[in-house]
Formats: sequence, structure tokens, C-alpha cells
Amino acid sequence: MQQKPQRAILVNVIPHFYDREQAMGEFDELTRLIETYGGMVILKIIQRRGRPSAKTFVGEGKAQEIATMVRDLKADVVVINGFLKANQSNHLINIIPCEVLDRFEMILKIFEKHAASPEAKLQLQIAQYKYEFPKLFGKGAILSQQAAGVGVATSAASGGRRAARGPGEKILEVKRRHLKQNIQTMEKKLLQFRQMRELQRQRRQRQNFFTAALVGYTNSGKSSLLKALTKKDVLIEDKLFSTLDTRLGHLYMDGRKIVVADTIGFIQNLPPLLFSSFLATLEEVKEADLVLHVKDASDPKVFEKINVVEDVLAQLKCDTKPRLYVFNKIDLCRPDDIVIFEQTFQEFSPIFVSALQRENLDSLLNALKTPALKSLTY
Ligand SMILES: Nc1nc2c(ncn2[C@@H]2O[C@H](COP(=O)(O)OP(=O)(O)OP(=O)(O)O)[C@@H](O)[C@H]2O)c(=O)[nH]1
Ligand SMILES: [Mg+2]
Repeated sequence: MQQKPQRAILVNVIPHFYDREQAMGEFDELTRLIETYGGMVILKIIQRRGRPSAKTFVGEGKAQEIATMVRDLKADVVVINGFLKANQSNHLINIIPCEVLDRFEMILKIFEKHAASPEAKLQLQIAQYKYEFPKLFGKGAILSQQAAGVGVATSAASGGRRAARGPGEKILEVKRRHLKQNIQTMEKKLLQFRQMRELQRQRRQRQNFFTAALVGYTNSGKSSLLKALTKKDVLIEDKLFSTLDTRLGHLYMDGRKIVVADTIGFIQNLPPLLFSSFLATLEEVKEADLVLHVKDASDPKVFEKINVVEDVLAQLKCDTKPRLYVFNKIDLCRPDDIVIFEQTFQEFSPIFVSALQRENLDSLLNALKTPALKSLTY
């Protein structure tokens, strides 16, 4: 997907009562994911159904329709805004004459592109393997059936049912065992990385450094803020999931060292498997003295995204930690919106900045300077 952008058809299945506008809105984020991946959206399809089809996710007729559109529009990939089970994926692949990805696979591909450190690569590989594991059952069923097909002739001759268990099942067993061993080996390696980071964190705690963690929705400007505050050279891109690792920068104020941690961004409906794989990189947030919840103040969906981040913070048990709301990108924002944010989020001491224009960073620095912050509770 490097040179020519892949032509993508997006598909969403929604219940009958679901708001169409909202479903279209969900496509916006999927579109951003596809652009980040290097593709372009050529068509968006919504199907209303009581629930996704157990066999083909969309209805079978709709799957045939999509296949025709793929041929007519020369699409390269169909992306489903949901999570496909192994058998749904297998059936769709048989009907639709191009690559079919679900939301998990789409995000996985972006993570693959962006994983730079050995730890992020390892985490990603574990997530991929774990994802493949149940899928093997689907493929395995087919393999076993094929093998059984061969076996039936022999079984008729031998009159026994056991002959129906063909070589396909054996291959599958070996593959499964191999995959399991690989996951265990990688998890051991990962543990070493985590132990190393834990030691570093303990050292910082002993030295009594104040740590502030930047968290927030993907693309809200966390890395830009880290750079603006600490001059740390980090990757800043108008893409989703540019940062997959925790990166630390530091600054000195009143002779005191303050560590600022940049973290992986959050997203709505992050596949749980990916979330749990990358959870460890968020340990830094758990240990931080202060959480800086960064938001893109110019984003029309900022309220929804605040909720997504708050949910993740609750899952991390960090929702009772002292935290400040940092509204970034105010250079793109209407003054009226700032007043609304100020009133709505008073309890989180909102600060309004532009990392790009270096606007109002002093107020953020002042908040970090307040010695009382360490014992602040909200
Ligand atoms: N206009 C404007 N753009 C900004 C500002 N801060 C960041 N951006 C832009 O927003 C995009 C995302 O910035 P990042 O700092 O990479 O965002 P992030 O939250 O680290 O993103 P992920 O690591 O992908 O989750 C980039 O194109 C930045 O240049 C700002 O204050 N104003
Ligand atoms: Mg980033």
C-alpha cells in the first residue's frame, strides 16, 4: 500500500433503531484509519439488520452486492466496521473478490506500520498471534474437513470412523502448539522489557521526580505537547497511532526535575486484545503523580472522545488520580467553544493551549510547578 492508494469500501451493519447520522459519523474515524494506512475511501455502505449475520456478518445478499461493487469500482479492500469471527471472515473472503479486513485487522496494520521499538513490535506480534489463534479453528475446520474427505474413502474400506481424522487435523495441532510456544517465548521477552522499565521507574521514584503523564485520544497532540514542553524529539504526524510507546521527556522548574511521559493514544472500540497487549505501556500513567488529559479542542467530537478516554482511565484505575484537562489546538478553535469547555469542565482545572503555536504553555507549566499538585485530589 505504498505508492498507489488502496481503494477501500467501508461497510457498517447497524440495528434498525440506530441513528443513521451516528453510523455515518463512525465512518469518519474508519476513514481516518484507512487514510493513515495509506488508502482512500470510494464507497460507504450501511446495512440495517437486527444483528450481524452469523455466517457473513452482512446479509448474504448484501455480500453478493458488495462483491459486484468491488468488481465495478475496482476496489482493493473492503473494511468492515466491526469484528469478524473466523467463519464470517472465511465466508466473506469466498464471496468478495478482494481483501476483506475488519476493524481489528485495520488497526493491526497501522500498528504494524508504526511499531518502532522492539517492545512495541513484540507486543504487536503477540496480539497478532493471539488473534490468529482462534482463527485457526476456522481454517482448521476446513483443513480437517478436507482431510476427512480423503479419509472417508479409506474409512469406508476400513469401516471405522477414526479414519475420518485426516492429516489436516495433525497439521493444525502442530501449528497450534507451535503458535502457543511462540507466544510464551515472546511473553517472556516482553517481561524483561517491563522489568527494565519498572526498575527505571523505581529509580525515578527514589529520586522523587514529579511525573506527569500525557494521555488522550489519538491525534489530540500529546507528542506535540511533549515536544513543546520538553524539546524531546518525538514523532508528530497527522495520523492515528503515531505513538505506540511511552516516551519520556524532562524539564526543570525551580531546580526540580519533572518527567513528562507521552503515551499511546486511545480510540473508540479499540479491540480488547490490542488494548490488553499495550496495557503495559500505560503503567507509566498508573505511576504518574499527575495525569494531563489532552484533548483536541477543535474536534467536533471532543465530548465523545473525552468519555472514551475517561473510560480507559477508569479501566486503568487512574480515574481518581489528580488530573488536569488540557485543551490543545486552540488556534483552530472558536472562542465560544473555549467558554463552554471552561464551564463544563471547571472541576478539572481546564487549561487551553496550542502546542503547535506554543500558545499559553506557561499556564500549563505553572500548573506543573504548583507544589501542592502532588497531593491534589479531585
Ligand atoms: N493546529 C494545531 N495542530 C496541532 C496542535 N498540536 C498538534 N497538532 C497537530 O495534530 C497532529 C497530531 O499531533 P501529535 O502530537 O502527533 O498527536 P498525538 O496525540 O501524539 O497522536 P498519536 O500519537 O497518533 O496518538 C499533528 O499533525 C500535529 O501537527 C496544535 O496546537 N494546533
Ligand atoms: Mg503521539
